[in-house]
Amino acid sequence: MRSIALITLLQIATHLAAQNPIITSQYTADPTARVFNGKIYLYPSHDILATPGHGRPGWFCMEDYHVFSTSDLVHWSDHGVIVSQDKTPWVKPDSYSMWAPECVDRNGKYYFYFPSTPRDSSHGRGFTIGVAIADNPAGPFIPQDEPIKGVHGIDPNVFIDKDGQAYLYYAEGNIYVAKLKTNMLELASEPAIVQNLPAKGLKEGPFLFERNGIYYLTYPHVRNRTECLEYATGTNPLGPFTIRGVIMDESPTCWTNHQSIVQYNDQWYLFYHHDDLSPHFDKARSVRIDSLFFNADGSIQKVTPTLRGVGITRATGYIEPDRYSRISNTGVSIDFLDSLRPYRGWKTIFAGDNAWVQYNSVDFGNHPLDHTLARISSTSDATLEIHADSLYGPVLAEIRIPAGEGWRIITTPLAHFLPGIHHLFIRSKTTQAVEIDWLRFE
Ligand code: FUB
Repeated sequence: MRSIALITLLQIATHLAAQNPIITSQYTADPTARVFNGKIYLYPSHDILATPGHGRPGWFCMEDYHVFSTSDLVHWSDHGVIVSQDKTPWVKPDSYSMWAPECVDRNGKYYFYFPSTPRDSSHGRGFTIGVAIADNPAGPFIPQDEPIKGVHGIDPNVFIDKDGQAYLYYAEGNIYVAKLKTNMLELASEPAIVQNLPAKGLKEGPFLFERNGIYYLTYPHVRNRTECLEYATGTNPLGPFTIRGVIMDESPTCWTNHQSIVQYNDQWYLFYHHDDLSPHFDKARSVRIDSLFFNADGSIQKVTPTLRGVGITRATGYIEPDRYSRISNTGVSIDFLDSLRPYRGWKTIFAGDNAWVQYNSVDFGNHPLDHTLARISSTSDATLEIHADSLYGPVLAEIRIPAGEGWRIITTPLAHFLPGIHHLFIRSKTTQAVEIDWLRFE
């Protein structure tokens, strides 16, 4: 039943794999992004909903991991399940506790680290961390028979320094660090608590990276009500670290957040998660990406979460105005297309003259395009204008929508063709309610 539902999800979601959240075919959380062989690979947790006898209702529920990859940050391929609770010898097969994972490469092998509940109580109570190894970033991964000895905790993160020394970070109330042996499977030092991090409020999800000789230890921290993303810096992977500030403020609706930071094609990106597909249950999360910038002194500029996310959208692809870059203060709102099937995506509802949304970075290419297609619903006559570059920039198309029932595809000739990349502004020219699902150019 679950696999039939998943196939349906994948089919429905084929044109939605862009903007935030980046994956709409399943829930994804705790993203670790890595660059391998010129592509970004994403290793997230895979939230599912507990059902009677399968997982704890109202709590995190995960039975396996998928891996995804992209080369343009817009189109993501799902490479399928790489590790699951029922095929990992040391994991309690009905624990549904495959929490935040990690993957690193060393000497042509890929080491996938994941926390879970051991089946054998000799490993202690609670979570421990195991490893699965592959020859390729998308697997197949072979899990080790036993977890790493001497580790109790969640949220593994592995950093290999320039001198070849690997470090394992993980969380158990505090954040711990230990050296790893070169086999990447055993500790080379006793785990130690990373000092000088906030004393009050839960800390978890460590992710360490190095830039220009500065080691950045990033971590979710509950400083107030929910987790914000913070960071500390040092000149050694073992610390000491100095708390530097907040990367992303807390969300009012999603209690957890969890980050990784990666540079790809000269741009830094923050991968994190939110509750986009499940706004009323924050244990079913979805991965997002936004651009991240450094100041000249190496400090990180705070990232404002966006729906537009990152990447260039092709004009001939599906442009989803509901994943806007900016939106007018009044006269426009966003809602699910079908609140019972959130994975079908969202729509933009215009209900005021001059209400607008801005959608950045659409690539029109160099070959003239002739018309726009828009999936629209309106029971009254209405008009939407598509402008390029600013709210009052060149009108690309004036979409006149005759009153009608249900969703329709409206075709409109282009008034102008502008080659290259442009920000789009979609502006309502009437007060009647008009809904738009997507728009594209041919
Ligand atoms: O996904 C389960 C837990 O939620 C992770 O291990 C934490 O980092 C938090 O995101």
